[in-house]
Amino acid sequence: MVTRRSSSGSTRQERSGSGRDAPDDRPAPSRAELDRRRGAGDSRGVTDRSDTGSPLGWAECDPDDPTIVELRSYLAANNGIRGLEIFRPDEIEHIVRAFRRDGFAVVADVLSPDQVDVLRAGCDDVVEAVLAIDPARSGNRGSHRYSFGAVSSTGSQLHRPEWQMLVDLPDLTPILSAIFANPGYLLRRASGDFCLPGAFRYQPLHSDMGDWRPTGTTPHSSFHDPRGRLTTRDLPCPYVCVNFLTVDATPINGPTRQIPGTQHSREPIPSLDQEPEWMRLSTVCPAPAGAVQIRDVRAWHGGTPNLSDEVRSIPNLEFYAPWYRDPIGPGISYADHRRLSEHGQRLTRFHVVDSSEELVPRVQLRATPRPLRATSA
Ligand SMILES: O=C(O)CCC(=O)C(=O)O
Repeated sequence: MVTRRSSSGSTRQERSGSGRDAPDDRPAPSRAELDRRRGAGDSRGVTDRSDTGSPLGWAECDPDDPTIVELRSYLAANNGIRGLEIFRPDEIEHIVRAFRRDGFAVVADVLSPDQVDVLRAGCDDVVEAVLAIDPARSGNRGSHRYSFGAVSSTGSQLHRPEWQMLVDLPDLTPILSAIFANPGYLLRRASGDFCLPGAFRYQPLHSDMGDWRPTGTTPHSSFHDPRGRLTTRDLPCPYVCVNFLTVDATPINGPTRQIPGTQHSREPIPSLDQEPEWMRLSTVCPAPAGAVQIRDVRAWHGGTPNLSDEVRSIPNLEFYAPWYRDPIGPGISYADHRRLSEHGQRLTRFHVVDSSEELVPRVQLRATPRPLRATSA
C-alpha cells in the first residue's frame, strides 16, 4: 500500500491500480483458487467457514457461477470512489470540511491493530450467534446482510466490551466535537452492519433518517415543522454514524456505496432500476482496517456485493447532535457504565440501566424493512 499526501494536505492511501482511473489487472481469486490455497495450507483470506465448519454465506448462488465471476472481475477493476481522500486523525479541519461537503469522511488509524483484532473477534462472536438462528442467511437488511443493532433485543451492542471500547477514543472524540462544534453530543446507539460472502445483490440506496410521520407509525425522526417549510434535509447534521472498518475495504468485499453531497438533497432517491452506474461504483474503497467512515446519515448510501471469501463487518456508533434527540433505549449495565471515561459516561447517560436491574440482551432476527428489499440485482 502506498501512502501519499494529496494537494488538500490530506493523507491518501491507494493500492496501485485499484481506483477507477487505473484498473487492477490482478484478477480476483476464484473459488477454485481459494480451494487450492486452502489445500496448500495457505490461510490467506480463507475465512468463508464458521467455527463450526458450516459455510458462512453463498446460500443463494455459487461463487464460481460465470455471472458472479464476471461481476467480481468487473468490480475488482472498476469499483471505488475516484480520488477517495483518506485523512489522518489530526487533520481535523480537513475532515470537517470534507464531511460537510460530501456527507462523509474517511479517517485512517483511528483504531490500533490490537483494537482491530479485539473488535473483529467481538463481531465474529455476534455473527456466529446470528447465523445459528438464520441457516437460510435471509438477513435483516436484505439477504446475507444484517444490522448488528437489530439482531439484539436491546437494539444495540453497547452491552459488549468491544463496542464499549469505541465510545471515547482519543483520536475520534476531538473529530466528533469539531463536527458538532460542541462536545455535548449523545450516543444514539451502538450497532453497525455485516454482510456475508455471497451477498451478491446491491442494497437499494437509502437515507437513515426520514421526516416526521404521525405518532405511532415510527418512533424515529421526530423533527416536524408544522409550517411545512423545513425538513430534516435543511438542518445542520442531526446525527452522525461512525463505522469502524474491521477488515480492509476492497472493491469486492461489499464496500459501502456513498453518494457524495446528497445529505441536503430533496430529490427522490433512485431505486435500483433507476440508479446510474457511476453511483453503483461510488464505494468507499480501498480503505484500511482501523479506519472509520464518518457519515451524515441523511446522505444516500447502500450495501454492495460481497463476492469475497470473508465476512465484512463494519460495527458503528451513532451520535445525536447536542440539539437533537429521538428515543434512546437501555443498553449498558450500571457496572459497565461506571467503567467508561467521564466523557463516555456523559455520552451514554440515557443508555444505562438502574443498578438494581439486570440487562439480558437476546439474539434475534427480524425481517428486512420493505424499502431495503432488493427488487432487482
Ligand atoms: O453494509 C453497508 O455497507 C451499508 C448497510 C446499510 O446502509 C444498511 O443496512 O442500512
